Amino acid sequence: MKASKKDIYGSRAGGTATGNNGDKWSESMQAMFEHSLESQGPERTAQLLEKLATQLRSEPRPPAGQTTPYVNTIPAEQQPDYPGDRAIERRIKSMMRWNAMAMVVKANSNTNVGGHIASFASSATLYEVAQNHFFRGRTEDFPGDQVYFQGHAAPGMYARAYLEGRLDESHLQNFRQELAPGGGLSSYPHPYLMPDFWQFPTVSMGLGPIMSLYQARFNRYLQARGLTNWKTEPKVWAFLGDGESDEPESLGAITLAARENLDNIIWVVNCNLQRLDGPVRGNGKIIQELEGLFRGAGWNVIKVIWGTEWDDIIKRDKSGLLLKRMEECVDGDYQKYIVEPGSYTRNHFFGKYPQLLELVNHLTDEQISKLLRGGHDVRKMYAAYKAASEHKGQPTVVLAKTVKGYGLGEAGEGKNISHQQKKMNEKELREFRGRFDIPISDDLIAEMPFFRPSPDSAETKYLLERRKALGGFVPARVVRPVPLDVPKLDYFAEFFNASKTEISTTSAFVRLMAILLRHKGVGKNVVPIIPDEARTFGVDALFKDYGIYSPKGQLYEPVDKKSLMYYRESKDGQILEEGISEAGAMSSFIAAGTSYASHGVPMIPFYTYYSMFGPQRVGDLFWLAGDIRAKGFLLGATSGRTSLNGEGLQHQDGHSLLHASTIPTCLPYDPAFGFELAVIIADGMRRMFVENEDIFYYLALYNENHPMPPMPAGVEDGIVKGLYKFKPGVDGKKIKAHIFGSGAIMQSALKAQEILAEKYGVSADVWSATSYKLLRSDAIRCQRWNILHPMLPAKKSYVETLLAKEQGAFVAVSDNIRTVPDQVAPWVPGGLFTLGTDGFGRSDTRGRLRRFFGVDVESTVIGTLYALAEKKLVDRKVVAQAIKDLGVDPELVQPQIV
Ligand SMILES: Cc1ncc(C[n+]2csc(CCOP(=O)(O)OP(=O)(O)O)c2C)c(N)n1
Ligand SMILES: [Mg+2]
Repeated sequence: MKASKKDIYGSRAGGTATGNNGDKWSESMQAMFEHSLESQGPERTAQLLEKLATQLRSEPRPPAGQTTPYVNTIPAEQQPDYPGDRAIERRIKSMMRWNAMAMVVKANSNTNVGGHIASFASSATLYEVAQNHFFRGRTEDFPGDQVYFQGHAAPGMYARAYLEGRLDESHLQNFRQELAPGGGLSSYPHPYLMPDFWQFPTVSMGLGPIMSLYQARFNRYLQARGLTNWKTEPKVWAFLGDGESDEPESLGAITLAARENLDNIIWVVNCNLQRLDGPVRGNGKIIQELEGLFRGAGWNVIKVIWGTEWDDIIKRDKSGLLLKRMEECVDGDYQKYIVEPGSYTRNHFFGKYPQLLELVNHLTDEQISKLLRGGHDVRKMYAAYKAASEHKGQPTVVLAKTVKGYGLGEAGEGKNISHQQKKMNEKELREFRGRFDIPISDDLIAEMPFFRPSPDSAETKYLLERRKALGGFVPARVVRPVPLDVPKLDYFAEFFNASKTEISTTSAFVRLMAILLRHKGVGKNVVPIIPDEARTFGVDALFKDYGIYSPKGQLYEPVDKKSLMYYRESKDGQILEEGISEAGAMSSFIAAGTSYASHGVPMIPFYTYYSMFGPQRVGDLFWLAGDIRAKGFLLGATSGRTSLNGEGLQHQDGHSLLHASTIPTCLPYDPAFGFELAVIIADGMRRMFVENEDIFYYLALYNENHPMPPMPAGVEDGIVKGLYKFKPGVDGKKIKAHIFGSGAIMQSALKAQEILAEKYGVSADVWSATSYKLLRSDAIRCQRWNILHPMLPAKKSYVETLLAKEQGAFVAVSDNIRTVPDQVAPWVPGGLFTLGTDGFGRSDTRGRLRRFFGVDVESTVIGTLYALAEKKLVDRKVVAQAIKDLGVDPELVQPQIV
């Protein structure tokens, strides 16, 4: 029902929002809406309504709705002029499209190495507008904007680098064939594989987004602590897929960015409405869903939905029906409009309401099919990026609507198979060439030659001039070694002596970190990271002196202000207290651990956490830490399936060392004593921050108190390599055995050594096995060399050399599953007999748990005697007698393992 203008103003004068008056209000508002549409047009009306809605939301009881109408956030009349040369930029972009496509199709014409065309095809404009006008490269006094590229769009980034002259044809030819002679290009962004090019790995969905947030936050941390001194702040740009937004890591930390006012971050979500299998939200609208989520989380949201061609149509719609139609169509419909001819869109989209058909009467079907989506329109994207870059106080997300496989036509534009399309026939290639005006002749088309204009062409000049003006190429990973003045081992001399009291390796570590924080050379570079477990490990002792980083400082008086360890938050705090987010804490570890590369400021992160919630919980980020060449120390505290007593099945970790062993550049250690910790950490700092090795460390820490012995002479090398003799067995016994102990279970080995000597005539040497993985890696390296050099004298690994002359049985006992020590079994003379904690943990005391798993003192004695019996070095009766003597129930229930 239509209300006259008079009614509108009449109704404003009185009435409430209930009963008949409520109807009147509704009518009046409807009339006002129609009036506004008529005089102001739909975009302006949408803006006015939005303004009202914002006002309404700030009322004490805001309504639930968090979305705005399905139109561009920036209306046409507020759009800035485009500063670039659109024609030349289009030509350059088209060449990139061609080369990116050719790279993938070529690679797959004679191999099955895969690759993706459709993702970059949809996002080319999103990147090119940023490359020509926004991304700032690294200069002497500016670290460069930090850009997280969508992993599957990598061919597009290589295509640009080719036009820039940074890559040549042979590189493109070897896309995804990195082991080809001369090398090739990695499938996705991998700094490990292309260390001068890629900065941030992104291809495991969700990791780029969460890392980018913590990177932006870490940038602020560095600046707040006076460790950097930029004139302008770098921006963090993260490009992600709309499908990718479903990963919990993608959206799980977005409130952090709003809470800490990270206006140094811009996310661009490529909303091509499709993921790998089909539509992201066929029955809904991903853009609206994301808008609601981001607004609710406190972000500035900029939607780029419609291209310039729509401006006039939107303006001419006075009925409001166009917006209604745009809103009622679901993403499944929008996908169909891409695949079907323009006539379908005319009939189905516009045709639903006859008035709408009039809006497009002047357009041919062909023209209707070319009504662009906002993400393919440089003017709309520029407006969004400009607004995003200038926005203050909030992070910004740009939701850009695009078409998956844009330009691929029949070969895969908007189709459900688009993501997997890697081949194109000659006809499709011709069409693609035609659509983007690539100057390649008919007779060459089937060969898919890469196309690069000459260095003095207008295109090359323009492209290089733009990058020069913006400071240099992006992506680029530049590392200028800045050696740190790390302390020598002597600095930790207090750990060489016996401890006065019984302490755990966790306490020893916290003490060590406190000493390191005081070091004049590197104290300021230490970044203690903790996910709401400081009190569990004793890290709260550092709160008062070093403070918890908080950009707001401390706006309240903490309840424990009078205590020594009060919860002190401060603007320049050194500790990163991440709350209960292992993924967030790991992202901080990665940001700090790569600061040497991203800022030229080496930092030494120490991330301490419940070992069970490390690689098992967020293993993909641990893997990524290797790829991104992060450095630092990961401390899996509360390690050991029986050492962490009471907590039970979910907490008791006996396998994180195995997880850590799977990461090629991670050095996992299982130290038993404080001095071992000191040796490993001192050596690690030297290797990472003086020798500049791109490695990181994982140390299992235990919470069981026991005596810390003095450091025997000359053991440093063995500690670092993974095995050394800690305490030789007593002389004068006929039977010889060797027990490898590690972590807290070293205590079982030491006590077993005494019993074996006293009661069973066995001289057992106790060895400290600090790292089975490192022993194994060294042995594998030798083995590989030996296999390939059969006629040369064989190389011997460290462990083989160390044990060559030792006699008797070898036994390993640890608080981990047997697979951890078994890693080295093939290189132990006569094999290795292993005791361990395979199976689920239980809530109980250490004593009962260790008996249950068979890693207590008595089980270690029995196990050693059994290993000797297997070698016929003792009679089996001795084993039976020991079981009786030591009171072990042979029918004791076993941990279940299938
Ligand atoms: C953690 C993870 N799971 C699954 C995949 C496999 N995968 C690669 S791309 C993709 C779809 C991506 O869709 P979207 O995020 O919408 O990106 P688009 O290519 O559409 O831009 C999937 C499922 C992956 N790379 N990472
Ligand atoms: Mg997508």
